[in-house]
Amino acid sequence: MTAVVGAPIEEHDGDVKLSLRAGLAGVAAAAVAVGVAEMIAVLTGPLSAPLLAVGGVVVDNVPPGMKDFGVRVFGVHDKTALITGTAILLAIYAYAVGVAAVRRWNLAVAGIGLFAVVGVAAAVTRHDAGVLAALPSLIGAGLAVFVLRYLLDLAGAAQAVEVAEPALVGAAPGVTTGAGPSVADGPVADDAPTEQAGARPDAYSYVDPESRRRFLKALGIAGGVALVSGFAGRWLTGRRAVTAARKEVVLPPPRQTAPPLPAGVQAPGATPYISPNRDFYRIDTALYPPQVDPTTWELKIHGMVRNPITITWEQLLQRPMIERYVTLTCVSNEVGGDLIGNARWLGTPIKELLDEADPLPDADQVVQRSADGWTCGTPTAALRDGRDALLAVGMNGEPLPVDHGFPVRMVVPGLYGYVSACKWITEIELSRFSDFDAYWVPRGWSQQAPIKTESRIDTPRDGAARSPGTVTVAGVAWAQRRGIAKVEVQVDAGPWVSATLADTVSPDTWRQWSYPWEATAGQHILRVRATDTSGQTQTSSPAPPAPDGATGWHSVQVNVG
Ligand SMILES: Nc1nc2c(c(=O)[nH]1)N[C@H]1C(S)=C(S)[C@@H](COP(=O)(O)O)O[C@H]1N2
Ligand SMILES: [Mo]
Repeated sequence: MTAVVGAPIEEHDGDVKLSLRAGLAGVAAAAVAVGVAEMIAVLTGPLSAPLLAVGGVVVDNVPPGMKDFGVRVFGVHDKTALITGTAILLAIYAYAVGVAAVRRWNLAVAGIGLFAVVGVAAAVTRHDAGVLAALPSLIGAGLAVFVLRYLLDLAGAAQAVEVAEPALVGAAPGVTTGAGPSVADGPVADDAPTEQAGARPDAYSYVDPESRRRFLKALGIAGGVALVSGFAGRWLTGRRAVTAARKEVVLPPPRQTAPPLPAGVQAPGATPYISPNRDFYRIDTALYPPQVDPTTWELKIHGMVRNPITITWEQLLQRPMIERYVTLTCVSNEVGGDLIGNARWLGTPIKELLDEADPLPDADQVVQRSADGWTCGTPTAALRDGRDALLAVGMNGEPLPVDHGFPVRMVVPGLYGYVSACKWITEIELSRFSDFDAYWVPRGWSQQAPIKTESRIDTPRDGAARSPGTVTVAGVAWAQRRGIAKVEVQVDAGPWVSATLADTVSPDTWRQWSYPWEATAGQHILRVRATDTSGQTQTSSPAPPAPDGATGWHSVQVNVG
């Protein structure tokens, strides 16, 4: 009886092999499509490449709460994760297309067509995309059809030989004629009844090495072409980036420098008071940072103003520049999270430009728009109330890094980044909150979002081990605009004790603190809470980041022994 089971298994086995080859052919064809598309995207723009285009559509359409999820799970690597996920989905799809192609070629062509349609639709609907953005997906898909056809023919040839060959050698059914899985199955093949074996003896176990080699070679070449064109495309795209233009930039000296840092600004063990540019957290929706050439950059200030203004890069650099320390914070920052950073920004006060544009009295919202179409809405009052809201060009003594908004971004003390800190800014439109919702608002985040008073323990880390005796507990606290008045630490259920506050230069930056803890053996929980200069103490009640910033007390567990 094993024979009855055995024969179909062999038959199935052959199908599996053909399907596997066809599936791999599909994946290879898709890889060539994506790789070559990257090359073409060197000319048509990085966001016109199918993976980035589709990824961008996904970013813009994730359900409310998912962005938060992405940030939480993947941290600032959520972009890489998204692209990898999109590539994996495409590979699965391409595998299915390859398998389908064996039965119905037209179905495979339709499948590749669908890939083209999705890629083209995504690419041409990206902000500011022209019709040329359709090219990478179109050419890639066209190529995929040929590559798949070619690989399938080779796979089919290998298969045909496998089926045909036993007719010649199958004279001794059930007798092992060569190496192969069904032979290894031993009793199954040996027990095969004659009519089964006569129809199709261990045919599929026979693999013509020559045609298989040819197929594998072609598969390898396709994979190589995909990799080389993909990486070359990326490399060339990088070469065309604005990095060179950025190197040419000479920033003007500030009319007013930032206040000198007092010696006691840094608490030992806390995060550096100034976040180096390369470590500064990055959050944005851009899968490829907009490449904005300063020589053609313009900022339009328009909408509900009496006097619309357009300024160029040259004109901007001639305006009075000031330098300020400001701590940026992301609304997605969890309690204890690291989506916060402090830098010395160089920029021109936006208030003066707005005054020149002369907003209408009821224009209560300033809509900032970036080169990639992203928008944020800032209360007009916040940009005109005298705080150091800057149209910034410099970060820690350098031109803005491309990831942080080169050539120009906004920096507004006291407001979360998503309602104030537009990178790659090209447009400022005076509007009303009742008339326009910026990017994150329909996605479930508040129209207005001042930064909440918060604090974090940087040392010891959660789960750290320490010896009994004096243990330095240190961290940062922030309440931009208001400033930090007090930080307190609690050990287990003990009393709240005041920490020592480090010096600071402004209420607009975080403030470091430290506390010498006399640690006793055992497991302990440390908590921190801050009070701002308005007298408000950070609430203990936990809230998630959405819709307007997380709350709760940060705590760490320390094992002393
Ligand atoms: N153009 C653009 N600007 C943007 C964003 C964006 O997605 N696109 N994200 C904002 C958010 S949510 C934050 S927290 C800050 C982060 O600035 P950084 O990346 O320089 O730290 O940028 C803001 N500016
Ligand atoms: Mo953010």
